[in-house]
Amino acid sequence: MKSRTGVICEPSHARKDVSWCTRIAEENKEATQPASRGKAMSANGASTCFSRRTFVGVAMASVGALAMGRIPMLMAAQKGKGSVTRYPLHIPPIYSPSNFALTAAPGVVDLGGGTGSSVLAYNGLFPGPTLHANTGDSASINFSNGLSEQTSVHWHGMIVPTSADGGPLNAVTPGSSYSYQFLIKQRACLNWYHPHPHMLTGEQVCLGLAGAFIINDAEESALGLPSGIHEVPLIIRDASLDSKGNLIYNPTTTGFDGKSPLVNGTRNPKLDVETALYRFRVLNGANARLFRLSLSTGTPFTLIGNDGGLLETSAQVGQIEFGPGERLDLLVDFRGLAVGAKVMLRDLNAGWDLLEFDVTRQVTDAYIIPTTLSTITKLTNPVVTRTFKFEGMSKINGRVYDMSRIDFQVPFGQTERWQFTTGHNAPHPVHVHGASFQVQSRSGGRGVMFPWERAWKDTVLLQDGETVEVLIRFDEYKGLYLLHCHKLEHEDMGMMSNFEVV
Ligand SMILES: [Cu+2]
Repeated sequence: MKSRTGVICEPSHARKDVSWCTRIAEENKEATQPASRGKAMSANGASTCFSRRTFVGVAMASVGALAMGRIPMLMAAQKGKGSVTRYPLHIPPIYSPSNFALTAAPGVVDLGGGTGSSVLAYNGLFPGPTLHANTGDSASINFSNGLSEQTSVHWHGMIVPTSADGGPLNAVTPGSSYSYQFLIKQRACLNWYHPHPHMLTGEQVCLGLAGAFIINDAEESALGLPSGIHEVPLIIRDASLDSKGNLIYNPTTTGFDGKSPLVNGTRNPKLDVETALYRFRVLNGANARLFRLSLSTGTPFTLIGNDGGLLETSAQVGQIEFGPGERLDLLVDFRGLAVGAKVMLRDLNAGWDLLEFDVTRQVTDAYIIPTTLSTITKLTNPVVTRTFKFEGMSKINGRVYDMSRIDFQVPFGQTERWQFTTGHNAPHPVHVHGASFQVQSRSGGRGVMFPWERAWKDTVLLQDGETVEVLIRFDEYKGLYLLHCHKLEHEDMGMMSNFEVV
């Protein structure tokens, strides 16, 4: 295996990073408790702000993607006036999380076209390997930190003990290992894993560290939904590249704003499809960007699930806007299209073509989408109401995150009403660790609940002027968990809160 030097940051980028850290510091001066913040920073990362750019990475650099034989062929035949060269969509390999070794390290991957791009990769892959398990399985993931800075692995959407939650308090130092052990108790859904170290999450996710974690269960299997080549994970994000084609992280105070989209780490991707019904497991894996998905044909998606798994019934939805950390389970019907037809998955917000579907093979697919997908037991009768105001770009209820502070306690097994509210600086995709919730209402702003906000969620989008009410109950584990904004630059600036289930 050939090794290459992983050049993550150019000098100009490093300068931008210093200004980014300066802005974080300035924003945090507004904190109502500057003393505690200063303590947290000195204990946990002020210096990392300026040293975290010093990725060594040479020995750890991997050509995993290239070595795994997924060098796309240049599609020269597609070149022409008004067309772009499209590369086959990369689909990460699938592994069981039982006794699985996972390493985060600098790597070199192929984003399309066969050119190596420096990234941060899980097991040399971007996105990382897809983990797949069934409800009731045990996960035992032996993680090694091959970065030159601390990191952790958070299993976004997974209900796991605090010891396995991978939050900032459980960071893994460079060169160290940690074993994440948990039982998979929850229903079928698409979750994902990504770093969650204090003040470094935005950088590490943006540079490539993320992967899908799919749970299956008997209820879902009984539906006979599209599977195999007809079930495709889509991790959609934006990215910026330097002059050599390497991923760079150059956020502004409003968040990282990448110049072009990547789907499964592929630029200008295309996917050959059959005349069949397909199931797309979609994650907004961007740091800060909202996508508004639609199909070029005007055909609606059949929405069947979201963060927490299947909805009770499907819905036909022409456009879906979702924020960082949110997931969608979508059926797209290519039956009735002729071989040779092309359909584009688009982002209407940026006007981007995200993924081209090329119908290449005629098959017979008589599957009928079930009318009833699942039964959702509704949370009712909350005994407590808590309000969380997401303010500026770094505060919840007037406070910047302090690793050493526990902001509130939640009784185990108690149903509560949580109100998330904001005036400005949205979007704030609000994410809770340790339990899923059920969205009840949205007032102000867009003023409605959307079809993809039914059933179970762990991340819900707040726009300016909005208040979203959810019901939540922590009934799996006691311990420390997090509530935070999943716009990763807001998270890194401190829009995060520790709470304890007691
Ligand atoms: Cu936010």
